[in-house]
Amino acid sequence: HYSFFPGKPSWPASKNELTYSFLPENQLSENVRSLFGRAFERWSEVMSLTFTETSSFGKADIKIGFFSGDHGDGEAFDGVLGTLAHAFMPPLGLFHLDGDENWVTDGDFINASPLSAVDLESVAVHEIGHILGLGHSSNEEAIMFPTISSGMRKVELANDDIMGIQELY
Ligand code: TQI
Ligand code: ZN
Ligand code: ZN
Repeated sequence: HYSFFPGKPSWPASKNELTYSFLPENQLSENVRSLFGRAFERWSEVMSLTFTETSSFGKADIKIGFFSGDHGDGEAFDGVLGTLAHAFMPPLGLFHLDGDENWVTDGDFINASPLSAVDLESVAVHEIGHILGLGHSSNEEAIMFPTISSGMRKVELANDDIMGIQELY
């Protein structure tokens, strides 16, 4: 079953569009940017909020960046595996990913060690759930279930995720 953060924080009902932006220093490929776009779409399909990329990082509601180790928010990353990413609950909108992971895209595990490969889209869909205000789910099928096996891909929202987000928005 889905859960929320204490106090059930969410983005204000007055907002029907959230903007997101990528840390310019990361210089992400078009491939990776569209992967995040698809991850946002999976949520917008089942709720009334829409997500739009903006080039002005400072003004974006959701700020996405890859960082290694200590990056100034008191939640240092830890190298390969362990913590993969973290997101801060609404209305903070910070979405940080561990730059030291062996991120794979489009299920392409060929060039990564199968023991440490992490599917970027799976983690993106999960973290966007946190950004929107969902906590973890006890339902194994759910995107918000708190574990994923290395090398596994899980990008489809389960009914449990959809019921959770529809209760919040
Ligand atoms: N990062 C944790 C997560 O996003 C951070 C975290 C720990 C957390 N406890 C929390 C966030 C309680 C909100 C509430 O869950 S992680 C997975 C999964 C992580 C883990 O790096 O461990 C995914 C990030 F579910 F696969 F285990 C993304 Cl998909
Ligand atoms: Zn961080
Ligand atoms: Zn989580």
